[in-house]
Amino acid sequence: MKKKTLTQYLVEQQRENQLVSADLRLLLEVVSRACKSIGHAVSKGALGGVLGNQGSENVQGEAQKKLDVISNDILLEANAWGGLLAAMASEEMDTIHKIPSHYPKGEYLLLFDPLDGSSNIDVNVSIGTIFSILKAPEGIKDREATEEDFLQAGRKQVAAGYALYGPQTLLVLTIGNGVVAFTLDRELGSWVLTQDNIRIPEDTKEFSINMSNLRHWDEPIKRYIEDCLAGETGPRGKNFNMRWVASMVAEVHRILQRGGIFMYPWDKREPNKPGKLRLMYEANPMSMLVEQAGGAAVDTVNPILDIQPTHIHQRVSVILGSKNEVETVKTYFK
Ligand code: AHM
Ligand code: MG
Repeated sequence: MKKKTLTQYLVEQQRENQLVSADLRLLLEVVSRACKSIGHAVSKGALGGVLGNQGSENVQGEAQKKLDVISNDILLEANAWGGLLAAMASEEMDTIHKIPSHYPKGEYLLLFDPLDGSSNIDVNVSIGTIFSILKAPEGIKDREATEEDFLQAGRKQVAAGYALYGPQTLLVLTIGNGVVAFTLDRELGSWVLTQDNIRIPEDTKEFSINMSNLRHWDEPIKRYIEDCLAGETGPRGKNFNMRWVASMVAEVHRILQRGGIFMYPWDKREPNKPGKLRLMYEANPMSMLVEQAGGAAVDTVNPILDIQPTHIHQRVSVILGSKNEVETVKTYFK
């Protein structure tokens, strides 16, 4: 069977389904090319002198790794000049990155977490890049882009995806027409379609949460996990397995492959923040992928994709994965 590349897939979607404009297609190609470069930098590790801390903090006060900064720069540089974007926003930057005035502007907005799973960078565990694409408001080409232009609910995303730098380098993508996965063929240097129409099983016996935070959780999450741990003879009537990689990309990828539920709920360590994960760089793109694969994603009871953001760096509680299991968790909050 002839292999289908990312380019072929996108051209087909443009021709047959009119789901991607020529600009969006090109934008997705540029983003995925940048992910190849990031994957290359990641794989050099100690040999490339890329491991360790940068010695700086991002806007959320987290220590930046060298590879966080390298990945952010790769995405900015790759996407600045093509005339496809009005602006970019990233987990690693204080405010939005406007397209320099000597380049033409486009009608899309790109948001990313350049390297998710930072705590895993130096220990050679899977990490990834998460991205989200929005359409800028009308008339953007005649004025400067602002943070407000980005404040659109996740439902408005026109595409979302991630690159996973693991044993294989993968690109998982949705343009609102299901979820597909490509594997990087290192000999050809191209993304090859390896999974079409990914579907998340509706039921699961596997949960994913950082158990060390148990004492800080809210009652409903404590009760849900207790019931899972009670096993076959408990209220859930089945034995659960647990996985926690501490890279959301790896976690969501596992759920897309075999089902499961992932939770990073609000907890008492930071009572004034609604959660740890970022709505616009992490939760929204992952929620679009999960919903497109038949799963569900909520902030406890409401769909994440319906949240109207008020700030680009807004945080949120995240519960996502197998549809029926997410419904079960919701009942604990009611
Ligand atoms: P990051 O963007 O700084 O890497 O943080 C996000 C990551 C997620 O990938 C992962 O689910 C979570 O943080 C792990 O957090 P913890 O170390 O608290 O278990
Ligand atoms: Mg992250």
